[in-house]
Amino acid sequence: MSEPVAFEVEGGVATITVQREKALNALNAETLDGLERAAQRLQRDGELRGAILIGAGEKAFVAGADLKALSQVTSVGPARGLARRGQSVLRQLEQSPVPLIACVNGYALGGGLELALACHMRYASANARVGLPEVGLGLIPGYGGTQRLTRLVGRGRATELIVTGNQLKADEAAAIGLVNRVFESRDALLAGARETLAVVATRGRLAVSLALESIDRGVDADLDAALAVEADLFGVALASDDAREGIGAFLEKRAPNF
Ligand code: DAK
Repeated sequence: MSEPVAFEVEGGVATITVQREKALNALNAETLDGLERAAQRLQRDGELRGAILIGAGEKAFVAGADLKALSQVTSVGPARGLARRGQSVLRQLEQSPVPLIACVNGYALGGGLELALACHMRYASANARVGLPEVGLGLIPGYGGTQRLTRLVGRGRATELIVTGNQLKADEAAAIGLVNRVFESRDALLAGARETLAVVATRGRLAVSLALESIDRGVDADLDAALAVEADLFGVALASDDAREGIGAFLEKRAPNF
């Protein structure tokens, strides 16, 4: 049996593929385990400069939590345990030290959209459909959707999507900032993400990871606390070898070599 989540590295960029195509890449326990292993590799591998998360096939990024598995869980305790497990895996991905782009190729529904929301950026193919259909199933989003979507697109827009369960097309999602960019095809989507990460790879690795950390730690703090986080991390950046090289290169009118 093939791995539910593939992890391939090329040119310093990891491509993480959820590959349960027969169930439209729906998240079951094995795919969550695979995603956790992928998150741990992103943490560990000091050679990586970026990562892409995509679903196998043309039809879906991830069509949500696996509803067959979910139907077996009927009491509050185990349901909460499942939610905490999913939340923990998504949080580990969100704390990746290299930029992680969700390439939303087709359906990203429920837990699938929540997975994309945990990534640092979202790019979409023109056939993408995103939504949180949980209330239509008698559920609410359980992998952070009520929180991350609200922070990303604002309370009014998030509330409308969550209480209707309506799906958005790619261009509609882009119009509200839910996805950054839209591409014609799956191939163009992957090429677009790789192009962005190739730019990132020319920048200071430590600086990029400190910037990600500053955004992550600051986004939910009050402004004064968030600015203190930024100042701390700025201090680490300025004292680093990368800053010596970056500023030195500017002063010597040459390209930096990080
Ligand atoms: N789970 C399991 N199997 C799924 C699936 C899913 N989410 N989505 C699709 N599949 C399977 C279908 O059952 C079908 O399998 P077979 O019948 O061929 O065996 C196969 O994938 C192809 O799907 P369709 O035949 O339905 O394909 P269509 O093109 O007709 O439709 C669709 C595509 C994406 C519109 C449709 O498949 C669909 O509506 N899928 C379900 C979408 C959805 O409602 N997703 C779940 C959202 S709720 C929690 C934490 C998080 C969550 C819940 C709890 N804790 C508190 C524990 C998250 C919840 C959700 O994600």
